[in-house]
Amino acid sequence: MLLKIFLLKRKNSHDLNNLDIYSYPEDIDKKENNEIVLKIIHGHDHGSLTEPCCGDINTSREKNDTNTNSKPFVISSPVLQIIGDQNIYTVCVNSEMLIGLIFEKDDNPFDYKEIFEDLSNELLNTEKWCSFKDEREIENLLITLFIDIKRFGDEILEEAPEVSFHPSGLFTKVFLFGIDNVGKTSLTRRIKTGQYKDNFFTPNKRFNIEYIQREDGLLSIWDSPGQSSFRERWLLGLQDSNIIIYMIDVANQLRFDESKTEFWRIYNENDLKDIPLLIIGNKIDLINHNNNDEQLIRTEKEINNYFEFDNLQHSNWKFVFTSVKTSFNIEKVLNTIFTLVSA
Ligand SMILES: Nc1nc2c(ncn2[C@@H]2O[C@H](COP(=O)(O)OP(=O)(O)OP(=O)(O)O)[C@@H](O)[C@H]2O)c(=O)[nH]1
Ligand SMILES: [Mg+2]
Repeated sequence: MLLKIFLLKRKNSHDLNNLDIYSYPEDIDKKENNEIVLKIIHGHDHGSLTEPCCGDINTSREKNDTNTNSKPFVISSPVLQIIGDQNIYTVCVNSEMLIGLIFEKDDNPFDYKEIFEDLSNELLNTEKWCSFKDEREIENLLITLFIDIKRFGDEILEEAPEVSFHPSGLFTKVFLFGIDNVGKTSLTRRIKTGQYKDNFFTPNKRFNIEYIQREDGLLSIWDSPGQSSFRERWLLGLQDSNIIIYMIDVANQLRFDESKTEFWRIYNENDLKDIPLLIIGNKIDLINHNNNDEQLIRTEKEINNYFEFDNLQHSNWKFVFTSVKTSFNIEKVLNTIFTLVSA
């Protein structure tokens, strides 16, 4: 299974102690210890630590530079290294930086050779995703590569033990989004571990991907970061979802307007009408509903009116109130996911 992706970029072409290091979803080095980073560069360049990586492709870069309009990125063939118990696969881009994948010990990175090369080329040269000048662009490039390569591994190569109910390796990808602090991570945690913590304030910066085996099938829940600076990433995670879940904090009316705007922005910019949609009104425990069905129905109508959900061009959608805190309707959410997906 693919564990991490990273990018090492020299700030000054000869200074190895002065690197920009990006990685996803976790750091590859401990801040004060860049031994692993040096080993990776050393291994990629077959022993040379001082020359810029992949000296041999300098020449092709120079040739390509004559055509300044297209400026293609020159991407080397992946090099495999085993460091400790990690399989590391690196490509060099323009003799200036390394992009690497870290796999589990038992994986065979060669299975990923083609997809790694093809995707890097596609994103850098065909779709021109990244100029490497802007940190956000670099992060988005890494996240996209990670998601696509991981998905390839999960679907095509892996027969993970978790997928015992689905020998084909297929799972239902659930894309969970909504503005920050509505309870997305709390819900994911509740479903995965049964646990809940009040004041569990750990805003996501990245997608938190959890696999959850249910009798009806394997779910891969993509819990998104909700803070405004990360919302651009929603589009990356949305790809290939089997169901999307939009979560609202029903107790925080001050942010209804923001939540409504974000929902319709994503909905209108993308053709989502054929993907099953579940809208969750969370934190119902904070509204004094006293388990009174009539009151819940009234509140649901008010929320639907405010958010204008009646304008959805969706045949396959549902609204469910939850309280992750009290576990109210958590089972219902799971059942509704499977009902909507199989409809
Ligand atoms: N009262 C109440 N609080 C909740 C409920 N669900 C979550 N919370 C609290 O709401 C806060 C935010 O929860 P998170 O799960 O981190 O929210 P999030 O949507 O993942 O936030 P981002 O990662 O920033 O997008 C935490 O303090 C939770 O304990 C609920 O059902 N009721
Ligand atoms: Mg979160």
